[in-house]
Amino acid sequence: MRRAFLLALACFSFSSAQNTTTELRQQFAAQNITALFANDAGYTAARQAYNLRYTVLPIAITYPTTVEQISTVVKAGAEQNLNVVARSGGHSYIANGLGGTNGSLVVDLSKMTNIIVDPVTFNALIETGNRLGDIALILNDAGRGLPHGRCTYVGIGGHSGFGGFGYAGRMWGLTLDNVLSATVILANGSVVTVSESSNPELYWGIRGSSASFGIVASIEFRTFAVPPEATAFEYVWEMDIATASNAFIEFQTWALSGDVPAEFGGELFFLKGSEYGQVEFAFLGNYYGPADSFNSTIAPFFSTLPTPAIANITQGTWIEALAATAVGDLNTTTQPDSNDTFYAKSLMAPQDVPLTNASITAMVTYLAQEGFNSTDFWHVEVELYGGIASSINKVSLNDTAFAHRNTLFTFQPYASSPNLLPPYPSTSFGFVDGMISSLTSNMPSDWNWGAYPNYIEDRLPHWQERYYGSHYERLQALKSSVDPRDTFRFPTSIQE
Ligand SMILES: Cc1cc2nc3c(=O)[nH]c(=O)nc-3n(C[C@H](O)[C@H](O)[C@H](O)COP(=O)(O)OP(=O)(O)OC[C@H]3O[C@@H](n4cnc5c(N)ncnc54)[C@H](O)[C@@H]3O)c2cc1C
Ligand SMILES: *[C@@H]1O[C@H](CO)[C@@H](O)[C@H](O)[C@H]1NC(C)=O
Ligand SMILES: *[C@@H]1O[C@H](CO)[C@@H](O)[C@H](O)[C@H]1NC(C)=O
Ligand SMILES: *[C@@H]1O[C@H](CO)[C@@H](O)[C@H](O)[C@H]1NC(C)=O
Ligand SMILES: *[C@@H]1O[C@H](CO)[C@@H](O)[C@H](O)[C@H]1NC(C)=O
Ligand SMILES: *[C@@H]1O[C@H](CO)[C@@H](O)[C@H](O)[C@H]1NC(C)=O
Ligand SMILES: *[C@@H]1O[C@H](CO)[C@@H](O)[C@H](O)[C@H]1NC(C)=O
Ligand SMILES: *[C@@H]1O[C@H](CO)[C@@H](O)[C@H](O)[C@H]1NC(C)=O
Ligand SMILES: *[C@@H]1O[C@H](CO)[C@@H](O)[C@H](O)[C@H]1NC(C)=O
Ligand SMILES: *[C@@H]1O[C@H](CO)[C@@H](O)[C@H](O)[C@H]1NC(C)=O
Ligand SMILES: *[C@@H]1O[C@H](CO)[C@@H](O)[C@H](O)[C@H]1NC(C)=O
Ligand SMILES: CC(=O)N[C@H]1CO[C@H](CO)[C@@H](O)[C@@H]1O
Repeated sequence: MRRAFLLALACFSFSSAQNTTTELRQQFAAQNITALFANDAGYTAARQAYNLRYTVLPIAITYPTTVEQISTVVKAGAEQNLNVVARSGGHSYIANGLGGTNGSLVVDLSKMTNIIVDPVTFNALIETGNRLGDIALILNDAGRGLPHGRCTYVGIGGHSGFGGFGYAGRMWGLTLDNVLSATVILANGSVVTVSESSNPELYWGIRGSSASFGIVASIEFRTFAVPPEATAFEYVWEMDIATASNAFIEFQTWALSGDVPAEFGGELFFLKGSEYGQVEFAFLGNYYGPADSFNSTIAPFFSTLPTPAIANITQGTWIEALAATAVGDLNTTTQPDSNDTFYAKSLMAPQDVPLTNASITAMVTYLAQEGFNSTDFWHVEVELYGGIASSINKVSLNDTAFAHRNTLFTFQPYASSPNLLPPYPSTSFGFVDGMISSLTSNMPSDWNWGAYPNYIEDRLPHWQERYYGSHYERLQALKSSVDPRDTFRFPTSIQE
């Protein structure tokens, strides 16, 4: 009897993968839930990651159309002890929308794309299958806007779950700062509303680390009246090391002064120069104050710089400025999504310990020398988060799970393979790491820098602390209470 039982167990585990598939297929079919399994037509296209450096094979990709169907999928996955993950726009840098590792059950939200703007409050109820460009267009039709990044194909699910930085951020905050409430499916399949008054701890957690706690089906966002005028600008220079270092030092001086109004959003960009010892230096962004005050607004910084090689200024409406600096068409149905083969890191520089001249010069030197020699297709973005007027830093640290409310700049060093396709050169990891260490090795050793969880990577030492800082323990406690069996698991999920 006991022997027969053991044999049955052995048999079961031997063919359990196949049985899991069979069982899931039946459960989903019974509820009319579209699902693609490994050998189904369409599976290979559906499981492509944005970052082609990753090949991830989920056990299935499901396409629920309702909250009830999401609940069914989550329960089925939890019963089989699978990792369950959501995919919104699929732009995770490390394929976390596919689970990041093989064998996950994916809840793809692309069939859930409703957007309703309340005619009285102008709050927008947005299902998480939507992408940023389409959201911007639909809100703009109602004279409203939301702060978010400029890549139009990024999904609102990941973007608002971990941050959401764009040029309107110093004026209106991060995307997640405007989440008023959300509908969340928990690991046991229950459907809850989260807000300040309902499940407040979970409301805290989904604004900074959503994916570890549940599947967010829809979000109610606060929106803003679009500014009447907007300026999109882009200036480009070819600079030597001394000139570019000085330009960056002046940018930091301006950022720390009281001279940068909340209506200003911008960043520096460093790219490969045309010869050894040089970089391409760009200054770009949007300004939402009166068009005729743009020049005087940037003058304290701009007047310190040489004459740019390229100056491209577009003045018009909010949506025109957004389109002018967007990556991709705002309407994402007109073209298929793109892809890349890359590694990126991030560094969030605290405002209370500014960068030293030496660290700035070291980074610029690295980019002008090692960067010139590299065959990678690279750039470094330096996004302006802070300054006295910044709405991002006005939010109290403990109000949301986003752990960085004292940030001056967020750096993003990013390197693609030379032709943007696999294989990714193994030396490129060290090249990107070196961009960060050129800064950190010239700052005090206790410099408390952070990392941005929307520029996620899976090779970051002490990632819990870098991404989540002082919030990590509170996140762990929430994880134990709402997902004790660790159903929502992926390489950078909150670990109990
Ligand atoms: C080209 C490009 C440009 C970018 N530009 C910017 C920028 O300007 N500013 C900025 O802040 N960021 C930017 N990003 C980063 C971007 O914000 C993140 O990659 C974001 O997480 C992607 O969201 P997604 O929904 O498209 O990705 P997904 O891969 O679908 O999801 C990312 C993560 O969120 C989880 N998730 C997704 N939806 C849900 C949901 N409904 N419920 C629970 N968890 C969910 C996934 O499981 C995964 O862990 C950019 C990324 C790319 C590729
Ligand atoms: C599934 O779809 C069929 C055909 O459209 C319908 O008859 C059936 O009621 C649906 N079942 C469920 C559970 O929704
Ligand atoms: C998933 O499995 C495939 C095939 O074995 C493998 O090539 C790939 O590296 C695996 N992906 C991960 C993230 O381990
Ligand atoms: C995108 O374009 C398509 C085709 O022209 C149109 O049907 C759709 O409404 C547009 N989407 C948005 C969000 O404007
Ligand atoms: C702003 O400066 C540019 C040159 O940098 C000039 O062409 C333009 O006329 C100025 N605009 C205003 C409103 O002063
Ligand atoms: C200026 O920017 C606009 C908007 O992005 C773009 O369409 C145009 O091609 C740019 N012009 C130049 C000369 O780069
Ligand atoms: C990557 O994108 C290109 C075009 O942007 C497309 O031709 C190609 O098929 C895509 N590759 C994958 C693996 O999705
Ligand atoms: C840093 O560089 C700036 C600009 O070159 C200079 O004015 C300043 O004195 C330098 N600061 C220090 C501490 O060296
Ligand atoms: C870049 O390459 C040149 C030519 O090979 C070499 O002399 C130089 O030392 C290299 N620079 C760095 C920083 O590796
Ligand atoms: C914020 O939360 C941390 C613990 O997560 C706590 O130590 C700290 O006192 C809180 N700060 C405020 C201002 O409430
Ligand atoms: C589901 O999990 C939540 C969070 O742990 C819990 O509050 C709720 O009671 C659970 N529901 C059921 C039906 O077990
Ligand atoms: C479809 C399938 O693989 N079914 C198998 C499930 O596991 C039992 C043993 O426990 C097998 O007998 C079935 O063939």
